[in-house]
Amino acid sequence: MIIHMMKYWLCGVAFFLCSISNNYAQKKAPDPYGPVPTENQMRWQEMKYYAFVHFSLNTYTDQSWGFGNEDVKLFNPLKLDCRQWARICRDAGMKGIILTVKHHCGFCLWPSKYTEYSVKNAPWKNGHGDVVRELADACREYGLKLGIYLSPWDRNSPDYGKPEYITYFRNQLTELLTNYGPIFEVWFDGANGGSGYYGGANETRTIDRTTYYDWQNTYKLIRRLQPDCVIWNDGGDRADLRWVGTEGGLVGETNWSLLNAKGEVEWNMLHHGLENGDSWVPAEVNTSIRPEWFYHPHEDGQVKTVPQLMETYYNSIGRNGTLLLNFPIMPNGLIHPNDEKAALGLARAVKEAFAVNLVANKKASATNVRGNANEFGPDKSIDNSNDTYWATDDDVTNASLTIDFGKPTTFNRFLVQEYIRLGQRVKAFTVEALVDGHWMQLAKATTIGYKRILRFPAIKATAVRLNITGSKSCPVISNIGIYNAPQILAAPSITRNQSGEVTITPADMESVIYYTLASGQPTSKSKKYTGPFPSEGKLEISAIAYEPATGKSSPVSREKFDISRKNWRIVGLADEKANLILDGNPSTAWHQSKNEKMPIDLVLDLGGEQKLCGFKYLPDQGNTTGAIAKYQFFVSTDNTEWKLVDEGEFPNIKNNPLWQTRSFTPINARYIKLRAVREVNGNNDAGYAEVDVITK
Ligand code: FUL
Repeated sequence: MIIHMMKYWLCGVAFFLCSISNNYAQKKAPDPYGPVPTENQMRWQEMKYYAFVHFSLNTYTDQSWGFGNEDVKLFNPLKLDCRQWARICRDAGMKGIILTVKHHCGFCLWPSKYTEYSVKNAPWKNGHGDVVRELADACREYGLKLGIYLSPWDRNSPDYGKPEYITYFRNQLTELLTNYGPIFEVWFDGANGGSGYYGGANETRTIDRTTYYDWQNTYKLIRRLQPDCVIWNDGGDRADLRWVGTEGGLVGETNWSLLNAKGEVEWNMLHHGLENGDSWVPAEVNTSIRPEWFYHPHEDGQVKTVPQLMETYYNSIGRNGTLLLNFPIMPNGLIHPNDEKAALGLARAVKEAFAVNLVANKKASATNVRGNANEFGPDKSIDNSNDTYWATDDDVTNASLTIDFGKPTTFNRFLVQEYIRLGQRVKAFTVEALVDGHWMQLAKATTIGYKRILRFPAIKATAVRLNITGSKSCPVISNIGIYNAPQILAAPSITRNQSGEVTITPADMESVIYYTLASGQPTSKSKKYTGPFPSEGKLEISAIAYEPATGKSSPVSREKFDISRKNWRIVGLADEKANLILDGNPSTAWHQSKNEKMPIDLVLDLGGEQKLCGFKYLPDQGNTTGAIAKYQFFVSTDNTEWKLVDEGEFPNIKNNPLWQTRSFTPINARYIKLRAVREVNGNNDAGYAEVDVITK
């Protein structure tokens, strides 16, 4: 009897031990693979979307970069209301605000005790104002985090370029990191060194970006004063976050959150990360809601439209990045209503697009599940929690997960997330749909990372399959979402070629274009566009894309063309390709470099005398070299005697290669000469996508 009982007892113990070890196998999570995010980076990544605010003396001078000698007395934002900024940001779904507390001109938005060039000498609040304090308070009230942009380049400081400046810079950083509560991110811009006021020296000061700032010690200071803060640095030693190589609002489709800690970082690495990088340095996509960073009244009609912002959303947050969207503040201290409308419109569009997750309560199955367990089953990818995940056995790097809708379901978006605390793993994947019993491929992509969103034309299917076709180690998928986003029509593009032919191109095939030859609001009752049409002389066109099936229409596109360029000729050049700069197409470009040393001249014959009052220059949109940083503009009636009518710099043209428009006192001329005095990188190369004039 006793023996019998012991047998049962032993069996029980054995069963117990067995289930513990089984449970252990089930519970054993994959080991991290490669670099992983720090807690700070993780917290930052989860913020996803936050604001930039550009505000400084530039706001009052209509400049992009101040020289450093602008009068502090200009700073007087009579209606400044940081609570308005914070309210808009919160309502727009943003989680924080990064303020340009000091831009390149050196003017400080807080009363720094280390310089006189600050709000303390401005008329605003009789010198008792502190924008950083007001914003810190507003952020706290609206549940937002605060970040600071402190420009390393300071065109006002007499010490810039000397070792003393580094002490000054760190003193300012210390003020900012100790007096205003928690700071979530510090932003160190890469524009460094060049001409400036420098306390009256009025000279050019170059610095060695690799050594001058001694970043490592500055980083130590930041970590000591604000241990939870992330550091963004474009110009110096690798920090916590990276720039994506463009201010256009997109990161590469392939986007690894990795880079190497040491060595040169080429453009490609910024844009795509580095598959085998040794450090976790994720991408932050910074872009402005208007073409420029600071407020310029002439851009009030150029605020990005909701479809454009939505595109930015998909190309940043939807590609494993965060989105840092800029609001330029007006001279009165407020965000312009057009910018507010656009940001809130984006928030609404995002909400609508991702309103219903079609995977809710559906069944998921997988070709492989780690340890046969419940812990890492495919259902963990659709359980609405980012902390659980589907994982396969360690040696399985190709696997599929199927979600069965149970009935035909229409969708056009696929969202997928990796559990990045264990590293970024997936290198390639496809998405398939089961339509009438056959699997068809909807999309093929590379990296996933924290979040990837794929778009495709709406499809009706009974099941969806995610195929991981390449992964560094076993895939670890924390979330999948499937949505049917309402279509948003993008505004069409309008171009005019050299012979005057106008082409209007819709962004999608289903829509019809209507236009007016004026600045009004086209509707579906306006003239229907049926193909390219000829035009002469000055012309203004407004167009919309309209979808007959839904009655929806796009935002309006507007283009203004000046005199016809039909009889224009490029003087003294045999290269046929040079005509690309007059073809009206912003994506074609031509460069002149030869062995010529700067300056490089471009001479155009307008075919007849015109009353000129300005010119426009668009740098090559597809090339990081060739943009003209410093220019002179001459006019002539006979191609012999030239008169200099304008000169200056195109600031920030390298990072933000927009149309550059300059005006001058009206003058009659037949010939124009655009002289490239300096190229952005100091090369002997001048690149042009388009050159145009403005006439009286
Ligand atoms: C650039 C700066 O030079 C611009 O003025 C702006 O602040 C942008 C965010 O970064 O590199």
